[in-house]
Amino acid sequence: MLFPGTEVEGRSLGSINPTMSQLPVRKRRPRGLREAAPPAMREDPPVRFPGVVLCLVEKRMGASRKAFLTNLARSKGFLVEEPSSERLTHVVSEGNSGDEVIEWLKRKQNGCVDAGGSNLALLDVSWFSESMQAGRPVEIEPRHCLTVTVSAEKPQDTWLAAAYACQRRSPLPNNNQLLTEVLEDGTSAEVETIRQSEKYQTMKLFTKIFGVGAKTAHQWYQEGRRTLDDLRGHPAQLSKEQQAGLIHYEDLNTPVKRADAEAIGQVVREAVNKCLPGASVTLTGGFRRGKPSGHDVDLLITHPVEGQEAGLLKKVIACLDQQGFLLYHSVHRNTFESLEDSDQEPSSHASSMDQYERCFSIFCLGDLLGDAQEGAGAEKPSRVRRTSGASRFWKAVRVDLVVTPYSQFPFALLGWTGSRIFERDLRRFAKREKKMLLNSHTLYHLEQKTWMSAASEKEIFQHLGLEYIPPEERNA
Ligand code: DGT
Ligand code: MG
Repeated sequence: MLFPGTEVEGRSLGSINPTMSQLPVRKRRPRGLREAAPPAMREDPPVRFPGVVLCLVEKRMGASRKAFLTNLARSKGFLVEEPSSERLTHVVSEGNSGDEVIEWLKRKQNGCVDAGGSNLALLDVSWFSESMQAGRPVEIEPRHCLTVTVSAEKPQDTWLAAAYACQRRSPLPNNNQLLTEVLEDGTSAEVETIRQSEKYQTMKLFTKIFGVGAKTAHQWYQEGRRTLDDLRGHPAQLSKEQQAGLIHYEDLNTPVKRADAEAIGQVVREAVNKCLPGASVTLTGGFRRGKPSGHDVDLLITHPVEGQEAGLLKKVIACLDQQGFLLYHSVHRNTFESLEDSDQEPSSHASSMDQYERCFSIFCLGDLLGDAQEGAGAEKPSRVRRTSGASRFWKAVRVDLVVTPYSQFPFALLGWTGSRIFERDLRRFAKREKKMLLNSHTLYHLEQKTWMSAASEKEIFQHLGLEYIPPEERNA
């Protein structure tokens, strides 16, 4: 969940690691000097993975980046050869579709490529990036594979899975489970060293505080802070969110169970209906995808008569607060301007964050026997009571309340259901394959310059030409 004050890294999971994207700036040497350096003088490190022969697709990657990545791979013991090599096993490309890579290879190999029959893996650069980080060729997963659609050459092998998470079904119990167990139990000396490092441990401790992102955690680390007590000693330097996050650190880092989420959903539903009869409250996020637990509770609020939802959040918060449910809350007003009305085109760099009116809160949830309201109302915990270690019958739970106008509800529902990888791929698919911009408010066709309304999630999938995938199968 992204909180106010949380830095957004803006780096997708599949993106190349920053050290690789920062190409070294080199001055060109005079031609004579370049030619004078005999290639035989350069010794490549020993080959560590003789069964893996890489080829980097220069198209869209560019010659200098390709050269940089080639050197990086060789320095880690990978074999990298030209596209004409008959030994290739892994073709790595950046920003090309599977069909484009096949075409490119065909040109380089004088038309002799048989992607369907060969064991050549056509891979996104994310596989390369992860392999470089791991220092070995990582297992190829469907998300790494480029899709080839040219029918005559359509591969029979299952290794060519859909390139985008939104094109495939990802239920919670997935086929990779055995593998991911293996992966979690397996060890890498390099990874272990990092995990054990003081910096990693401190960053992990701090980023688990509500309202703290990697940037702030790093800054605190640089300032020499290492423990939560180091932070508690200087409360004035913390934002209100961070202070609340510290107070409820333990609870907020304990998974929220489905029963808790549903109990909170019911409490909010009652408050909402008291303030505006007919309004609905929908549990989204991981719980809508069928997860048994999560780190927070995501609730969407709307009303079938557009406009009725205005001013609702304030009343609902007052109602919940009066009943003693809120340990902390901060409200963010709706900053979404209806571009449809203003005739402006949305920015293609639009953030995936949405701009709905919302409340980031920490709920005080009583025990699950149904006396949440009474318990919390009667004995709203004070900080003294909390820190004194007195036995208690309540716990703190992170809850997001998001209010959406009815016409935008399907987009909000799709956007807030997740998973994050599924959402990222939906947006990427919309933009790259359909020339459309998708966010949690709207869908916009960039070429036709039209806004596409939708009355349900299914209609959004239809607009995108995608098979509908139900929430339980969006666990990419
Ligand atoms: P969890 O809570 O650990 O079970 O995991 P999720 O999947 O519920 O993730 P969460 O709660 O961080 O976010 C739910 C979904 O909502 C996720 O796909 C990303 C999306 N989301 C989170 N924050 C924002 C936001 O500020 N704007 C938009 N558009 N989407 C968001
Ligand atoms: Mg969630």
